[in-house]
Amino acid sequence: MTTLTAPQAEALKCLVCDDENKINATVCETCGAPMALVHETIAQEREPCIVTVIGDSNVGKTVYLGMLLDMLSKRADDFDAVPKGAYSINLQHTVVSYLGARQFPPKTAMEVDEWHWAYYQVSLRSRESDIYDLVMPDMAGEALSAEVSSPNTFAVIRSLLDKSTGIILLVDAAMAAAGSPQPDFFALKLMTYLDGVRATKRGRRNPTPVAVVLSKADYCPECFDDPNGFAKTNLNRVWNLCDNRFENVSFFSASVVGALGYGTDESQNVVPFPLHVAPRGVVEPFEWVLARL
Ligand SMILES: Nc1nc2c(ncn2[C@@H]2O[C@H](COP(=O)(O)OP(=O)(O)OP(=O)(O)O)[C@@H](O)[C@H]2O)c(=O)[nH]1
Ligand SMILES: [Mg+2]
Ligand SMILES: [Zn+2]
Repeated sequence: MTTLTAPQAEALKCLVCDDENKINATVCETCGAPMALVHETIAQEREPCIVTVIGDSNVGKTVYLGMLLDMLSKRADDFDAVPKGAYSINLQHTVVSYLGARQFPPKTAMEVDEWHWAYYQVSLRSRESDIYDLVMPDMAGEALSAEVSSPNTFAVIRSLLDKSTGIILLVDAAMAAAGSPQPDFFALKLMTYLDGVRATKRGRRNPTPVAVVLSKADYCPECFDDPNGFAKTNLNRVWNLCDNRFENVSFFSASVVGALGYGTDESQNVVPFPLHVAPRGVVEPFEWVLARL
């Protein structure tokens, strides 16, 4: 556990990698995480939990996380969420604005200083005594991919996964349903990497709660009826790894859009446009993780 440094100290410890930074630094020199997270932690006098959303590029991490935060701040499912620091609102703002204009948000840049980080205080209105301070970054899938294939390219990812108290792993259900092995292999790599970062004593399974979310389930609605059956059949490799190495794994299905239209972008590629936003299964994985923090 990091010790909180008093605000008047000369140096501040980064929340993600624990390295010391100058008091006036805006991003950590070592890993690039915003130092605003540390300032917030000091103001709250509580260490936050890090919940990380991981997955391949284009699986829908940005759309999912942006929609989740927006739903929480609109008091979906008995939740109350208070953003800490105006920077925390950027992700949900971007996603909701794009979807409102019937477009998907652009892909997340590889550079760490361009990622959105959200710091939220979340509680259940029926149990106001349990307040969770959560830090949720929106990482770029390509950065995850680079880090997994050659560790230490993105130091921030290893530190983040090492410190995460909960993980939401997104897997592209539409691609898996179409018979592509890519979602299964990428998820397998991520889970193997996570297992290595969070090494446990021999023979012990990893206790970190991992919610595996089958994203874009609107393309294959059968996922909603039986996420476990779908994963066992279409994502058999990662299913088996989870069973062997992780103690706390659950499978969910989610989709953010209800209807899609198709058109072309500037380069004449055919791209989908979200005609109608209808989140389904977005809060459930988060609720499951929260109950296990
Ligand atoms: N049908 C459907 N498509 C979706 C959904 N969510 C995302 N998509 C599609 O997936 C694309 C990628 O979504 P993003 O959220 O940007 O993906 P990402 O995981 O953040 O990708 P990187 O930023 O590159 O890591 C979008 O442009 C949409 O075309 C969904 O719920 N349903
Ligand atoms: Mg993204
Ligand atoms: Zn750092």
